[in-house]
Amino acid sequence: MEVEDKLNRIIDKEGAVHLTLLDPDSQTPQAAGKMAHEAFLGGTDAIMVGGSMGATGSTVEQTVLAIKSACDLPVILFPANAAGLSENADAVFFMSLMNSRDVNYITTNQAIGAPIVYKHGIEPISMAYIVIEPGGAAGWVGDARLIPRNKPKLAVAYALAAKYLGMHYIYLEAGSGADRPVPVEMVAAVKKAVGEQTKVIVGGGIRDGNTAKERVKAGADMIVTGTIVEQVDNIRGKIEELVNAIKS
Ligand code: 1GP
Repeated sequence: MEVEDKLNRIIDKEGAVHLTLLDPDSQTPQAAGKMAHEAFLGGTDAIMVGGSMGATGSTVEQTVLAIKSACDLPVILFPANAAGLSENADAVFFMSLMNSRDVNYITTNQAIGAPIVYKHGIEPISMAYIVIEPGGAAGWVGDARLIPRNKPKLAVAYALAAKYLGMHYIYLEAGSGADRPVPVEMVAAVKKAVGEQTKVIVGGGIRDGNTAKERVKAGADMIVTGTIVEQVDNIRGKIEELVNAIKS
């Protein structure tokens, strides 16, 4: 529970957590290490490693190792399937794509991956993954029945189901690079329903401090940004903007 406890303590103390997502398929491991170091200097709380396609095997392994030698932050795997696991990561978001039509993304990959997580002592952090319109590659790969943006009740229903199944974190995902992030009304409705104990993560299409802040004000406990880090020259400055906006 080390990484999960750490994240929860940051939420208690600072109001919210910022997570930087690096896709091992988007750059070399060395470049990922440098980006993680810059994000660390900017004040991000942990690095997530994963991606919908191509983030498997040695690509993930080398990226995790490069990040770990570049900074002291926890590295949390964010795998699309069991092939996205790496024994050197500190933790894994052990997740089920709640609104998938495909059993592979609900329980089969979890069954394939669980013995690997067990064998290597990777900390599993129980998480429900709920994909909202537009959904991006995550929605397509995971065959998600996308939650319409104007139907917060449907997101609430899945979030409550996840809570009652014992999941600790709920991730509302609009898809990497989404042109519209998860609506604040949906974040607020989900947080109100699941309560303090169950943490709400929001990601997809968040590119600036204000957009992140609005979602934290609505009830998000953690904000994930990925694409923007790949697009800006000043990674440290961009992360500082996001972190300063969401921390109380
Ligand atoms: C994707 O929610 C994450 O899984 C991050 O999205 O790349 O749009 O920041 P972005």
